[in-house]
Order: sequence, then structure tokens, then C-alpha cells
Amino acid sequence: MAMNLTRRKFLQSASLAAAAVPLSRVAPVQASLVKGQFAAPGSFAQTKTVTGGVCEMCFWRCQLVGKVRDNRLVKLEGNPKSIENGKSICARGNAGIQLLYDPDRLKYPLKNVGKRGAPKWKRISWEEALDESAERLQAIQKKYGPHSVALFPHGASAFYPLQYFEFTGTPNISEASFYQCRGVRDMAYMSTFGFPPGENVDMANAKAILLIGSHLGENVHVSHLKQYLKGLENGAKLIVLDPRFSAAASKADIWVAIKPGTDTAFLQAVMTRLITTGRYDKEFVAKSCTGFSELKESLTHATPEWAATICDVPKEQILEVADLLGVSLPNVSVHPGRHTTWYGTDFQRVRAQACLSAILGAYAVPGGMIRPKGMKLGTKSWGHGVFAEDCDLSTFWPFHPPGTPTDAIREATLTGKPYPIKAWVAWGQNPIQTIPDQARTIEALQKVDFVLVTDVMPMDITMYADILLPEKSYLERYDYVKTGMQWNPADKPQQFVAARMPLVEPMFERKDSVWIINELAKRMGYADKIPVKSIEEHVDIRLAEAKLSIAALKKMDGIYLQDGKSPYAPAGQRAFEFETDSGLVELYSEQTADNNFSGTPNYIATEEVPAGFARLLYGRSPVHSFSRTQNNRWLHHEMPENPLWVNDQVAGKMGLKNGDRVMLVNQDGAKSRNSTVVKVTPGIRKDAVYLAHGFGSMNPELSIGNGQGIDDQALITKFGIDPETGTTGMRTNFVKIIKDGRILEMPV
Ligand SMILES: Nc1nc2c(c(=O)[nH]1)N[C@H]1C(S)=C(S)[C@@H](COP(=O)(O)OP(=O)(O)OC[C@H]3O[C@@H](n4cnc5c(=O)[nH]c(N)nc54)[C@H](O)[C@@H]3O)O[C@H]1N2
Ligand SMILES: Nc1nc2c(c(=O)[nH]1)N[C@H]1C(S)=C(S)[C@@H](COP(=O)(O)OP(=O)(O)OC[C@H]3O[C@@H](n4cnc5c(=O)[nH]c(N)nc54)[C@H](O)[C@@H]3O)O[C@H]1N2
Ligand code: SF4
Ligand SMILES: [Mo]
Repeated sequence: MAMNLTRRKFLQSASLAAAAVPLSRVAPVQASLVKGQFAAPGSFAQTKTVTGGVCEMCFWRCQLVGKVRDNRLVKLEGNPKSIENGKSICARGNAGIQLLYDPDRLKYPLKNVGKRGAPKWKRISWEEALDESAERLQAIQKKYGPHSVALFPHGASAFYPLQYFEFTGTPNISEASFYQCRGVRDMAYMSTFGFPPGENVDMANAKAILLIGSHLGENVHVSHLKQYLKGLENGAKLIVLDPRFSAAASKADIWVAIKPGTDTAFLQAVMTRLITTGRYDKEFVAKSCTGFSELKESLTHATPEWAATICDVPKEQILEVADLLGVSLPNVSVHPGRHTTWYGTDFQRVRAQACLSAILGAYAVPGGMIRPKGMKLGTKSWGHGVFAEDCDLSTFWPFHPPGTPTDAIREATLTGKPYPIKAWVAWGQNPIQTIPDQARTIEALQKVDFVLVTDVMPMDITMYADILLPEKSYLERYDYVKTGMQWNPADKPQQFVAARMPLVEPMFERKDSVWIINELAKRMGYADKIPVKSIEEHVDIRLAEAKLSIAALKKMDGIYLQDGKSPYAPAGQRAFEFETDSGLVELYSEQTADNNFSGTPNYIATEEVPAGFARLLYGRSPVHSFSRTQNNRWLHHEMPENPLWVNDQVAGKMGLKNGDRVMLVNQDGAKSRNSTVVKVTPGIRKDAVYLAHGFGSMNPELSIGNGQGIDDQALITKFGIDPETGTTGMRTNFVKIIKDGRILEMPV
């Protein structure tokens, strides 16, 4: 049986609390915030503190307060009542003000009277924008079927549009957060433990933390980082697998400079060592797992010697890692990771991670995987449209996350097979920089009959819009309701509910997603099906289940708190029931095997680096979020471009120096549009180079971010589609450096 999931089923199994964040220690909770007016120092006018903000500079959604003076937001801070982030926010959260007041921001509905990719904008009224969008979408759906419209959503403002498009009958929805990010992780853990793990590992109370490519510290999620740092402070041993000396590697007790793409072999060898030395949680395995003998059998070849050669690391290091995990069990955080779409062999790697957690018994114990529960929230949505089975492009991937694999949509758009896709709608996603093979994405955007984009900024994707709609930013609108919990063994666990509320009035003609979609729906003949009249009503319905409302939350400084339940099982409990077919943790997954994949995690080699090239790796910058922050004045000031990490010995042989200006070309001849500087460092393997993702926007309407640094996506022409899930692995490209117009060979 395959594991095709509807979004609703998936969310149910994830439980709304899976998005919740653990935090080891209660941030100091103030009884109430200083409300109303206070005198700012010096000659400043009176400044008001407004509560109820929820950040969306990334998707962690820290709770905020805003300092407002003369109707202008002058400062953002963490909401002191927050039991997640407390008073802390990160650099990006802080710089939200520069998004809010960015002079380049979209202000009015626009119509492209030029070409896609080289737009000429004409300001039009909302009436005209909505009339035309509705008419064209409706005509396309009438002629080619409801599934001929594809949606590329991301972020809180896209939730309601997503439900709407699903309701109009299209399954062709590709969320970046699934297909280019964590979809494979969620599905691999679901097939092992029966639920998606979120990032819910209790690092603060762990004896050992294992990070597999998660570069915490560059990957910044405030409360998650607090928990991780608390763990290190409490003496947790840190093991980091990363080909690069990441921020996390710099704090590690053991840094494994693993050869890219070989982590599964490493994890298998670690499991072999644990099993052969008897250092695994025998009771948990016996009472809560199935398939241990198959797992053991599958590991006979996976010796530390075998993995050492594959992973290009000393065998002793593999033993050291295994032994450290073994003596720390069950209080081990095997971090599930987040951006897990790497090589198109990812389901198996993440299954190996999940199995490792399981044999360590690292579940529902301090330090292990936990399932923090937030409060239940209400729902009211559009409901589901009906579409024929044969319209579902995703059926080919038995373990696909909700929606449709991106590449299937793009190929159907380009080839018309198995059926034509004629309209693309982007809502909070920048597919040009997000999806691999940029040229093909652009080709598809050129081919469709209609492109509708809703955004806050002029971005790469907006250049291809026929109609471009300006949305209120997260600081000017209601939308997301966040619930979760935090705990500490010494303290009482607490649950919270926070709803995003505007900190300032919106400007210009920007609207929120419920308004926009409802207006579109009326024009597309669905007036009587509209589930909520306004975004406020939407939020109130969610809050009502928790016996709350916007008005009530406002009186509570934006956050409601109540006692919660400990995420740890009673001491000594080793038998659990899971939501898998067998009710047990499936070390051997029959579902997976039934679909002709290996039922136990197996290592699949990724393509070797060709002579003269280095593998292109990428990741996060602590002060940027993908492409969306590139025009942010403050963040750009902190990091204007993305230096190319080159190994010092390699650079020495090539005659490259720190600060040299270079471009890149990949194995298919695709060149970077822009240049960047070289960072010469011993902190990266010789066979790889590294860039932070999101730079080098091609939109000239960005007066700060345009053309700054190298866009990694321009070099990702090749990608691996994970056969189990359909998610896209992008670390499959190889580059050479161009200096002074000359292409340089990378010495092996
Ligand atoms: N090459 C490469 N590709 C990657 C990654 C990588 O590391 N390298 N990372 C992957 C991962 S983990 C992820 S999660 C995805 C992220 O993928 P995306 O979400 O596409 O990332 P962004 O580039 O930030 O694009 C977000 C778009 O939403 C717009 N936006 C911001 N706020 C709002 C709003 O309130 N309303 C609306 N309507 N629009 C808004 C921004 O201006 C921007 O155009 O990318 C994936 N793709
Ligand atoms: N500041 C900031 N923080 C963010 C975001 C942001 O945009 N900015 N985005 C958020 C989002 S949506 C996500 S998904 C997460 C992503 O954050 P993570 O899940 O941590 O993922 P990446 O950024 O892709 O990880 C890149 C790291 O993986 C290493 N790596 C590359 N190849 C391999 C390999 O084969 N094996 C191993 N072991 N390591 C490898 C790289 O060297 C790099 O250090 O970050 C979140 N946090
Ligand atoms: S981690 Fe930073 S950017 Fe992300 S929600 Fe929190 S403050 Fe905002
Ligand atoms: Mo992500």
C-alpha cells in the first residue's frame, strides 16, 4: 500500500502541535507588558508598544512587539510574554521594518503590458486586476479542466489561497516547504514512526546531539537555537556531519568532514557498531519496534571499514561517534534536519536517521524525539474540490508529501503530457530561485497562457507575472495562529496560542489574502461557497476552539498561556503505540518494500565529482532568508554578497586568494550571471565549494539586491528526483571557477 496523503490527513497526523517548538527553559515571563505610552529618551515623541506581532521573515514565527511612533513602526522586539523566543529575535526579525518600508515594495495592482521576463508595468485598479485574473483562470479551467491551473504557494498568507485552488479542483499545488525542503523528511519519519517529526528533538536535555548537515547557527530559528545552546551549556556532546566547518561544526566535539552524499553509509555503519557492541536500547526495540532482524541483516556489509572508504573519513571516527551515541542512549537528539532534499536519494538517508533514533530508544525521553502538544484550533476552509484520479500527477511517487512534485507540474506544462497545464499562480514563493533548473522553469513560465503572482516585493518571479497583486506584509495583517508548548523537567510544561495581528496600518493599496481570494472567488462563480468573510473572521474561528478570540488575545498581550502536559513518557515506559500500519516503529518498512524500494534503509551512491570540477554545496546565511531578504537594507549591509568557500590547499594550487572576484560555470555550461568573492579556508573539503543560497536576484526593480552575489539556482541545472517522494535533490551539480574570464580546472 502506498502512502498517498491528502494535505488534511497529513496535517492531522502531524497534529497542529508538530509545528510547535520545544524550548528547554521558560523564558522569563512578565506578568504583563508595559502597555500604552512611555516616554522615549531625549527628544523622541511618545512611543507606543503594540503587541500581537508574529514574525514571518522566516517560517519559525517568533512572537513580536512593535514600538510605534507617529503611526510608524520604529522597532521590533521579541514579545517578553513569549515562552518560545522571549525577548529575543534574530537579525532578520529585527530588520522586518526595512521590508515594511522598503520603497521598492509593491504598492498597487499591476498589469504587464510588456513581455514576461522584461515587464512594462501599468498600474490598474483592483477591479480590473481581479476581473481579468478571474476571467482568464476560469476560461483556462473551463477549456482544459480544473487541474490545468498550478499553484506555487509558500508561507502563512498562502494557506487560504491554497485551500481555494484545491477547492477549484486542481491537485497541482507544489509547496516549496515540501518539495524543495522538508517533505522527504516528513514522509520518511512517517513511514518509520508514523508521524512527521518537526524539529522536535529535546536538545536542551540531551547527553549527545547529532546534526546531519543541519548547520544550526547559520540556520537560525530563535527558540530552536536557544534549546540547542542550552543543551551544549548543560554539557551535551555535539557531533556534526558536514563537509564544511559550519557554525555548528565549530562547536562540535566531533566534526565529521563527510564526503557529500554519503551520509546514509555513515549512519548504517554507526548502527552496525551499536548493534555489534550491544549498545542499543534492547527493551525499546523489543517492545516498540518491528523489523529489527531485517535491519540487522541489511547491515551485514555495512562495516565501519566499508563506510570509512565511502565517506572518506577515518574508521576510528565512525567508531567514536557510535560509541558516544551508545553511552548516551536513550538521551540522544538525532536531529531530523529540515532542508533534507539533497541528492534524490534522501528518503533512504532520512529513514536511516529515524532508525538510528529508534534503536537508541531516543523517544519520549529527555533529550530524545518528543511530541509537544499545542492547543487544538478550529478550522473552516473551502473544502476539497473533486478531481479525477487520472489527473493526479503525484500518484507516481508512492510516498509523496501532499500536493504534486514540482517537476511533474513543470514537465506537464512544457510537454502537455499527460495533460496541459495552462496557468501558473505564485503566492509567496519565488520558484525561479527555489526550484532546480531555472532555465526550464522560465521556459514553462513563458509557455503558459496566464501567470498570476501575489507578492510583497518585486522579485524574480514577479518579472514573469501578467497580473501582479500587492499583499499586506506580515506586520500589517492578521493571519497565522501559532500554538505549541515548551517545558523543562524542572518547570511546569506550558502551552501557548499566539495570533498574528497587525502592528501598523497598511499603506497604499495592499490587501490581505482572504480579501483577494474572496474577490476572485466571487468573480469565478463561487460567491455562495466562500467560507469566511474576512481574515479576522478566519482567525477568530481558529481561536474559538481554544475559547479565545482576537479581542481576548489583545487583552493578553497577544499570547495566551496555560498548563500543558509533559512530553516525556512516565519513567521506565518502553512500550508505545505508533500510527504506522503495525502500530510499531518500522525499522523494516513493509509499505516501502511493497512499493519496490528497500524496506530497510540502504545507501545509494550519488554521482562522483568529475575531474576538474568541485561539487556545489549551498545553505543558509544567518542574516538572510533565501531571496526574500536580498533587498533589505540592513541585512544587505551585514552581508551584501555570498562569498564562495574554497579549500585553502585547492586555492593555493589554483593561485586563488581571499577576496578574488570570480564567477562559476557548471557541468552543463550554465554560468552564474554575477560574480562574488572567494573565501579561502581550510574549513571545507577539497572536493566541494559552498555558497549561501538566495543571492543574485535578476530583478532590476530591486535597487539594493539586484545582481548582488551568485544565484546558486542558476547553476543547478541537474537534480535528483527522490523516487519514493518526488522531492528534488539539488546538490548534484559540479562547478569550475572563472577568474578574469578564464575557466580554471579544480585540482582533485
Ligand atoms: N538552490 C536552492 N534552492 C532552494 C534552497 C536552497 O538552499 N538552495 N532551499 C529550499 C528551501 S529549504 C526552501 S524552504 C525554499 C524557499 O522557497 P521560497 O519560499 O520560494 O523562498 P524565497 O526565495 O524567500 O521566496 C519567497 C517569495 O515570497 C515573497 N513573499 C515574502 N513575504 C510575502 C508575503 O507576505 N506575501 C506574499 N504573497 N509573498 C511574500 C518573497 O518576496 C519571495 O518572492 O527554497 C528551497 N530551494
Ligand atoms: N538564517 C536563516 N535561517 C534559516 C533559513 C534562512 O533562510 N535563513 N531557512 C529556514 C529553512 S526553511 C530551512 S529548511 C532551514 C535549512 O537549514 P538546514 O536544514 O540546516 O539545511 P541547509 O541550509 O540546506 O544545510 C546546509 C548545510 O549542509 C551541509 N551539507 C551539504 N552537503 C552535505 C552532505 O552531503 N552531507 C552533510 N552531512 N552535510 C552537507 C552544508 O555544508 C551546510 O552546512 O533553515 C531555516 N533557517
Ligand atoms: S527566527 Fe528570526 S526571522 Fe525567523 S521568525 Fe524568528 S525572528 Fe523572525
Ligand atoms: Mo525550508
